[in-house]
Amino acid sequence: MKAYTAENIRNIAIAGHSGSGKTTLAEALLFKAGATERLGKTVDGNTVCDYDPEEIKRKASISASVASFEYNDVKVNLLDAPGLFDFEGESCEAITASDTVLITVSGKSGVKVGTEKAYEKAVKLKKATMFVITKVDDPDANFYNVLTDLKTVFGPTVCPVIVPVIQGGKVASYVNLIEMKAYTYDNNGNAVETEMPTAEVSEKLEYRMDGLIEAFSEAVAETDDELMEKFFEGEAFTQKELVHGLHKGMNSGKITPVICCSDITMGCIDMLLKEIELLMPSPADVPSVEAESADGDIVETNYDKSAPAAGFIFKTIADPFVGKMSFIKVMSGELKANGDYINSKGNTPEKLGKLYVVCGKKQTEVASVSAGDIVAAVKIGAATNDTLCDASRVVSYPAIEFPKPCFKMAVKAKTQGDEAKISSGLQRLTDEDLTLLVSQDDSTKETLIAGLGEQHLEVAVAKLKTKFGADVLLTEPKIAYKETIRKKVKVQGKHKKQSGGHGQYGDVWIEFEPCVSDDLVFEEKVFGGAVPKNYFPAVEKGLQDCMKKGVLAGFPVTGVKAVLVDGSYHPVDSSEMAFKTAAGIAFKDGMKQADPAILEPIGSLLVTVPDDNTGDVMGDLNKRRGRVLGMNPVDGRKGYTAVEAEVPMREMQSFNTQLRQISRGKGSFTFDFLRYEQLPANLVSDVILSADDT
Ligand SMILES: Nc1nc2c(ncn2[C@@H]2O[C@H](COP(=O)(O)OP(=O)(O)OP(=O)(O)O)[C@@H](O)[C@H]2O)c(=O)[nH]1
Ligand SMILES: [Mg+2]
Repeated sequence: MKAYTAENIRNIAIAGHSGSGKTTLAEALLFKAGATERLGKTVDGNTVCDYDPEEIKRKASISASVASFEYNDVKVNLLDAPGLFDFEGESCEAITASDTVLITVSGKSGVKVGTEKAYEKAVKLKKATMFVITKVDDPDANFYNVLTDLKTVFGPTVCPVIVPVIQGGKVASYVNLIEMKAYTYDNNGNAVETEMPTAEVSEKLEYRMDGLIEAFSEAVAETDDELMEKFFEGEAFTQKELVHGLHKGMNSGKITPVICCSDITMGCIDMLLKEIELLMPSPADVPSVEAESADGDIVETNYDKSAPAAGFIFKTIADPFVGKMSFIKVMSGELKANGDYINSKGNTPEKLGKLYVVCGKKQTEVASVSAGDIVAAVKIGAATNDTLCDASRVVSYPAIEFPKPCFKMAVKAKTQGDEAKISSGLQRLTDEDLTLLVSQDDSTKETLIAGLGEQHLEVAVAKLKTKFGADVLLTEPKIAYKETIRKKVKVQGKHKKQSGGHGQYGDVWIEFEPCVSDDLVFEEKVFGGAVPKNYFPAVEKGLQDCMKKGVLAGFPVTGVKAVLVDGSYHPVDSSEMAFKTAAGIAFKDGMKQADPAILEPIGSLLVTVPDDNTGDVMGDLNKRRGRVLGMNPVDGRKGYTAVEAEVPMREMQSFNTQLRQISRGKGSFTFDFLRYEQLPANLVSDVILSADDT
């Protein structure tokens, strides 16, 4: 593949609601551009972008794939993102690396939460946007309903550019409003020019041809003073002016063109390719990008080939055969195979090996890549979010903002002895997916894996097995209950054994009382040497050991003060061991008498949801024994409310799924341990019984 400079590169993230046709559209573009020899289908598991075995099995994308191809004199780097919310991290990576976000909207199901999420992310990261309404060939599709929806939801920047002419519920032809020409497509997806429609283009009366042209021209006029003047004078724009205006409008975020297509019949795919070249910004059009120097100063960089090299790693794939593969967007200068660079995180040297241009699973070796392009490096030490730089200018680009993993499960080995394999496999998976978190719960001794949802963790488990040969089971995490006491008591613990020769003798009187401390507080108030000093540590040790398992359900004990007040000893038979045992006897008796209770962990919850959903969230939290502490509008996110609450951890396992249902995927939350509280009486027997099971 030849080398391209920024002006001739287009980095396009294809994002949007799940199943809206992203992967199929990528497939159609690759085929039309001549990069592939056949048109694959996601249902057949033979597309360029869904090549991972898990994607083939699920017939859906789960990872952002890079598919680079050449078209005319342009290199297009497609980043096909998954639409499923569980794999949102992947769409964050794809959108970060792109300059334009092409948002697919199904002509059948219209604007969905995934459409809004993709648009919101694109706007936040200041990317150009384009809507592609797919599936217009489907008898149930209604392009003009979807167009009306898009205008309602996203406002006046929505600007139709290629529209279908609908007759008798079917697409009769497609009109390109830039060229002012209409086309039909033959069976091979080749365009044949046809007559322009004169009046209505759909059964929807408001969509007349002249109205569409008027709206289109007005949107273009808004992008440029000169064009506005011309528009007011009633003059028609030339094709060049329209392209210029749309391009400028996309660059500034003033215009989001809408294009229709059929990925299956290849209708309009040729025109979409053309608009990618003509309308979409290249990295050279992107204003300077902010990075940070080692001293924390802001450094403005451009996609300039002659500047010092810098590359931002936006994605990592852990492959058991190839090893680690890192996808890099070259932010400035030129990255060279076998070149020496500095990883700005930690200021460590990093030597690149071979570099590859990637198209799905196909890799083509290249010697160098310039600013604005996307390339893959293998087996480097650097991780996602790191920046590799020329030593003459060490900078860091802002890290990708990922959604926080909130759905937790415990990981158990199916086969004993697999633990090392599992932990190295988990490490590799968390390298490639920053929305996956592995932690160790010290209280329950469980390995926990947190992700964005059930499907996310299911895929992680499948990958652990197929890629790293580690077979695991996911179970609901144990709740780290504790036990405590509520009353002060004084008890005796006596251990006396006389069997044959040497006997055993230890006798203690201990006062147990509640106190505010996680660990045991031990004191002694023994008078007259009733228990000799040298046995005190053994008494304390005996109590410490018992604190690990309470008398109610075997949970660790907390909040106990023990004062050794009296006892007796035997000059021959007493030993440290005997006093330790005596302390244990006192502890068990003492706990039972001191009104023991089970404590449950309470967490602090912060839920962010659309305003309309707050009522449902409050109702749901109520059922979870949650205490709502407050509700506030979210800064910088119009129409969203943050609900703050305290909720017992045992009630939270299904919250992720429930919140997704309530908010149709728009809500998010964080949940962190806060403190322990007494478990309500009606749940005690339940907890004790389930503790016995394990
Ligand atoms: N009739 C018709 N079907 C289409 C078109 N585009 C996609 N499909 C079908 O829609 C389904 C989903 O397509 P995908 O390309 O996998 O959708 P996606 O957006 O990549 O889905 P995720 O990656 O799971 O979010 C498949 O069955 C496709 O064959 C189209 O233009 N016309
Ligand atoms: Mg897909």
